[in-house]
Amino acid sequence: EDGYRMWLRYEPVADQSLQQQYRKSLQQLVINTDDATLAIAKQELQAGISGLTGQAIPHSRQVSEHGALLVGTPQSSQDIANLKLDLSALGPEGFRIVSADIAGKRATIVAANSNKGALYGSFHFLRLLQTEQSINSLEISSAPSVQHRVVNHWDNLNRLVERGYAGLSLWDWGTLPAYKDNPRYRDYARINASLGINGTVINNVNADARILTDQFLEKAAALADVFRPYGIKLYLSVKFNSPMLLDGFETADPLDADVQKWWQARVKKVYEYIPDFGGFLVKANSEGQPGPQDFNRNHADGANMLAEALEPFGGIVFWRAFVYAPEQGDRFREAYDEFMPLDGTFKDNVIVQIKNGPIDFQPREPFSPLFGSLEKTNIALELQVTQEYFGFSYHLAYQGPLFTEALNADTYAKGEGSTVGKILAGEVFDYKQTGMAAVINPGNSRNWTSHPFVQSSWYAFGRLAWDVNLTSAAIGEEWLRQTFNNDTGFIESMQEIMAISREAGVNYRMPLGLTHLYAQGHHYGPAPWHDKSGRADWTAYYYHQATKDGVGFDRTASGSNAIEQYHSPLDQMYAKPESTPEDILLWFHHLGWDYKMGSGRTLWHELVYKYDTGVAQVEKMQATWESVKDFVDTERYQRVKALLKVQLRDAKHWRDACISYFQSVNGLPLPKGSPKPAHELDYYKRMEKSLYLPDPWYPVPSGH
Ligand code: BDP
Repeated sequence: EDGYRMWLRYEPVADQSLQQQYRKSLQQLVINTDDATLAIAKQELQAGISGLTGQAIPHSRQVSEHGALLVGTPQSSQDIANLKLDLSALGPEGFRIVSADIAGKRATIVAANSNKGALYGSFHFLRLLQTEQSINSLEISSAPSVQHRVVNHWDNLNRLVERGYAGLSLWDWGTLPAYKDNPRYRDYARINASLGINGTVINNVNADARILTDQFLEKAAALADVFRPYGIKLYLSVKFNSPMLLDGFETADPLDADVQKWWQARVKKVYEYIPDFGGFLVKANSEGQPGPQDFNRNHADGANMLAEALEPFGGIVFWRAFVYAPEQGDRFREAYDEFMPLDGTFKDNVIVQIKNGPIDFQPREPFSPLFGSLEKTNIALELQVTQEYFGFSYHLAYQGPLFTEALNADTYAKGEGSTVGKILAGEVFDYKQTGMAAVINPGNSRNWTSHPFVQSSWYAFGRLAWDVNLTSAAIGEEWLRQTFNNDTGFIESMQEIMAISREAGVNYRMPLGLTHLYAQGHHYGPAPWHDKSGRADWTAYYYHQATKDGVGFDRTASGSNAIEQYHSPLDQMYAKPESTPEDILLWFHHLGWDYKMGSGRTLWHELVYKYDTGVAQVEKMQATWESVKDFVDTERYQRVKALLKVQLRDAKHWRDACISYFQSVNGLPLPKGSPKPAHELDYYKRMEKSLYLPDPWYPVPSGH
């Protein structure tokens, strides 16, 4: 068991009576069309059901026996049409799964308005079997919360994956387009389709202009051909000054008629290669990337120019709001300050893609105030599955709690209950379209993600993009059942790991709202002492502001006043330390080390307590994992066990490095009972330089 199959394992059902029920109910598979998408559903259901029940399910074009599984649309199947199921609430991608009689035969029906919806329903049905649910009287109706559910790859054309940590890029450019039958591509598509993911951006946002050359479009088109029947559209990240880089233009000014023509012609070309091309993802005027501001234009000018070129073909532009420049006083404020004045000026086929927090995928951030504020601009939420800030593929850190924290954050945009999730689901503002995106990390590692548990965050992203109301615990349970097994004791023990792993990562790195204490460049180990760089906002000191008197970033009226970007009552809440949630306290306040926390401890003691807790949580995860040894195959058991050792080493390293640094600043003794750091501060400073790192991007040229 090497993890390659992810959550699509289809192992025999352990519960014997359930297995009997499944066998009885699944005697024949009825699919009445040769459509490519339904052919995939057929293949998946046949393989899945025979694996789970140990009994093959023969295909038929019509219901002729008890125990039929009928899959399709009212258009493709007269039997489904005759049932007159109400499919009106499902939209183009939703599905219903119901138990009913057809011509006197007992049947289970997976019905949708489109073949794609029927494929999603088929995967959902397999999920029911894999998680050992009864299928006797089903009445399920499901439709996605957001239209665009997209994974983002940060893959370079040389196959190095920025912040990837799971091997080289999946896209083997050298063998494309000839070897598009590489089974990895199909399995990749299956994995995504099983969650309802309907788009993939295959290359890095730090884009290489060559992606738009015929040479690469031909290769991308081959991938698009593979993904198409799985309902997955292909998108490309593009470099804003491509006309200059590829065709010697002197400008890439979005208002220049020749530049516009260049993009129109290129887009036309893209659609010749990929008729259902999804569109572009753009990182502009951020971290050295070119953008419209280089030509004295704004983000809307840039996005709209591309959107106009894509519009005739139905393509869209994801324009990222991840922007910041060294001149800005507070990086927190920047995206909001730049994008809010442009609200309402973006075209309908532009979607502004916003990271969950205002800075950058930190272990915990308050939500980005653009959510709830951009009322007249289509938006997408961007999350990160690849563990750039969570110990790469060495640490266990299920991101479900972080994702749901972001989705459940209340913006108060239209009073209480205006959560980010509801906003994305279109329940608060009248958006034309919305999306959810996640930066995922799969590479050519045999198990896709390197750490087996990174798979769980990919899974969580997909499930939440489909249904923003799911809970992290429910998703974690689903994933565990399918990826490991359905044993109740195993699930119960493992649920605790799923619940605490992200919080552990916050605690041993940067509790109480500390942020970005990472070594610059690689983002793996700690370097809170870092205070020199070409840019102030690329030092740790910029973020924690620790002095003898206190610690934290003042974002109230006496500081950068970033809190004014939030709706009432959040702005008032965050104005005072007493009413600011403690887990984000130092995001908003600079406080004395002796500030009294809710626990009665001083801020300093609370900080140390949190660091200690983080280490203890990793020890707890270790013990739990060791207790489930008999329920896990040897290969994955040993691997995770070893990785937890690495994680414990790193957790202690983080704790000790941060505590000795902060002690060197505040001169305060440790609370009683708290272990002394293993080494002197100098040792940790030296480690910053010598730590082993798997990241091919270190040191990045720009030094961030
Ligand atoms: C940061 C990463 C950097 C990315 C950037 C982005 O460190 O590698 O290019 O985000 O999202 O987190 O554009």
